[in-house]
Amino acid sequence: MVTTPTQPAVRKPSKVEGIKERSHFLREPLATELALDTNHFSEDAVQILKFHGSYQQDNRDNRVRGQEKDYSMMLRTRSPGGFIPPELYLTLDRLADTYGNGTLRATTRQGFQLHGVLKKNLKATIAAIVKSMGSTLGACGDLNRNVMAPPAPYRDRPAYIYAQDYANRIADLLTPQTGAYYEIWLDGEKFVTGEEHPEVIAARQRNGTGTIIHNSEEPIYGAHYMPRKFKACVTVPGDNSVDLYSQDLTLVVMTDAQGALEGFNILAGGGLGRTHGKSETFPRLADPIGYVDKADVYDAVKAIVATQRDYGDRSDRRHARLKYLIEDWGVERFRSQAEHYLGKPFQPFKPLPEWQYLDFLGWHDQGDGKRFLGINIHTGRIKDAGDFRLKTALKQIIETYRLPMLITPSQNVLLYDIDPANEVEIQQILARHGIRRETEIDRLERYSMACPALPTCGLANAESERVIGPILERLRTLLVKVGLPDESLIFRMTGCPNGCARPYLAEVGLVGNGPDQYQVWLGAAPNQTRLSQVYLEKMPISELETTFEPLFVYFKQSRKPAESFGDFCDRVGLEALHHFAATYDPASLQTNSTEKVAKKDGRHRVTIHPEIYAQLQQLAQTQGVSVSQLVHGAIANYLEQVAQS
Ligand code: SRM
Ligand code: SF4
Repeated sequence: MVTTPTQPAVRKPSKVEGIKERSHFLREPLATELALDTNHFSEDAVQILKFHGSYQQDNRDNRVRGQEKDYSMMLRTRSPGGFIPPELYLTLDRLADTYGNGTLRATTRQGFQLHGVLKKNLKATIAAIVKSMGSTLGACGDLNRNVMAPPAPYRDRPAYIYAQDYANRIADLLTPQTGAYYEIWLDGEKFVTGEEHPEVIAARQRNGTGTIIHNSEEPIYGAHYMPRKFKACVTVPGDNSVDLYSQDLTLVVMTDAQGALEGFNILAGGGLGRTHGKSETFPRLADPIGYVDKADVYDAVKAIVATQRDYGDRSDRRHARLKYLIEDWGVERFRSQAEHYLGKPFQPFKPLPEWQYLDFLGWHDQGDGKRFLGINIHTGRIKDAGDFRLKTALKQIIETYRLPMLITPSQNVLLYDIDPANEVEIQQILARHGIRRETEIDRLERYSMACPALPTCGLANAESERVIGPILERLRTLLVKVGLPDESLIFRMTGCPNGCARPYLAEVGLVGNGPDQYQVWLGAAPNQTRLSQVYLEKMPISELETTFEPLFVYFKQSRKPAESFGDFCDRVGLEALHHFAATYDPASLQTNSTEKVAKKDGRHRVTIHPEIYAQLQQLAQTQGVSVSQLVHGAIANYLEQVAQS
């Protein structure tokens, strides 16, 4: 029988292990402190609060030495596969105004965050979420986090339906069983947010191979929960919208030729968090572990969870994620320990097609006569600002048409089950509120992500969300300058090395390394199957152009046809990139981009107003031609008309 986690006793467990143990299954000191008339929680209560889906933060813009911090709480939803029913969305929208900072934020793991909730309003906020069929339980803390799945609601592609369904089932299987959540936030009243599948209920209790802790309020976790956060996703062969290699555990739905579910390929050991200057911390891609038939999937998940629960490092939280256990042990030993808990060997991993990065923006058929619409949200922040009133637009659409929503892993949202008769009107509401179609957005922005960083994140050492807009504009200007006006790449930035916007899987990743300074990561695959590498340790943001101009020029000169920037950087390697940058003469660009290019290719430059250029880009995309082809054709037509008149 497995007892409460059995990390080898040689090393002292971390402080958080003691806090969890004393919490009486996530109750104290949180419950007691919540009742006090204070504006913040103690350090111990903060650790327990996380398991309930909330972080204590302070507005870092308002910090004054010697004065008390400006405390508030961030709340995060647990929404497997990103599913948000209309009632819940409308509640969150209202709570953001009543108790939060007036914004909602779609996260990189398909949840919503509310920022700025005062301690005194926390209970009312969480209770309102639960009463609207939502939950925050387990959105943060040392346990299984929000389970991700491709957000596309295709009704005629069974694998997508299974992925969403099993994301829910795995989320349910690994949901904490403690009564603490309902006791603290709902005075003991239990709200059922959805029926659990009978297979999940049976699997939670099934022991056989030591995955269960008997007579515990938490049969899967025990009193110490996991050594650290644990992240899982379920996806479909070929669909890497979920960044599957960055997850502790990935299930890939495997179906037969008729689309019936057969089983799951399993990967494990991905993770991105690291610490600057500590080479023993690093991002890591998940490894293939094996295949299981569908009947074994719950036991396989429990086996992997139990292996990490019982052997993960509980003394050093920087070394506690599953990725370090697998790195230290090697895949073979990990697989064999997991097989011990599973009670049988994993079957060989099945072949898979190539992975694709998908964001599902724009209008699509669902396959059942209904439509879905993917809406781009800059950095995931839903707000009203000037002419851009996304918050009001979404509220109006959801109130009017009662549409369910799926949050995507790229900080966007999809509205679905849309009657085609309402498509025009919905598009008009969005346009009236300044929301651009996906074809009107610069692709640099469309494929970018930024974490919140300052002022809410206590771990940020540089800006991210608040500065990504101007940075993308500067990169676009630079691409135009070097003669790559139509080029795009996957860009992600974070305010610290924890990697919340998954920058190590972006073709260009900027990672905060001090105020206004960023580590530069280059070379990830555009489909997120290869990690980037560190190109520069510290780039002052003022040097963005001088850093990237040589790289883009080199790319333009030496890329293979259709090669992406990430693939190019990976192919030539960091040494060649540094060498080119060191010997690069900026004056050469002037010659190259104007006279020389003009002489060589017979090409000439014309300056176009940015708004006209954006319209041209949009039209070119719709027509499937390049901007140059479009402009050439339009001007030729115009000249012909002038000549005839
Ligand atoms: Fe994260 C901690 C925000 C996805 C790795 N993350 C934090 C905290 C809670 C800061 C803190 O501990 O005080 C951030 C709150 C900021 C704020 O003001 O809201 C924070 N993480 C986020 C979100 C909101 C970023 C976003 O732009 O959407 C994402 C919430 C996802 C969700 O709904 O659950 C978010 N965080 C991620 C991801 C990406 C993912 O999961 O796909 C990662 C990298 C993947 C991974 O975990 O390996 C990530 N966050 C971290 C880490 C580093 C973990 C590690 O293994 O070292 C921390 C720090 C920690 O845990 O000690 C962290
Ligand atoms: Fe905060 Fe760092 Fe995560 Fe950004 S990456 S939200 S700065 S913890």
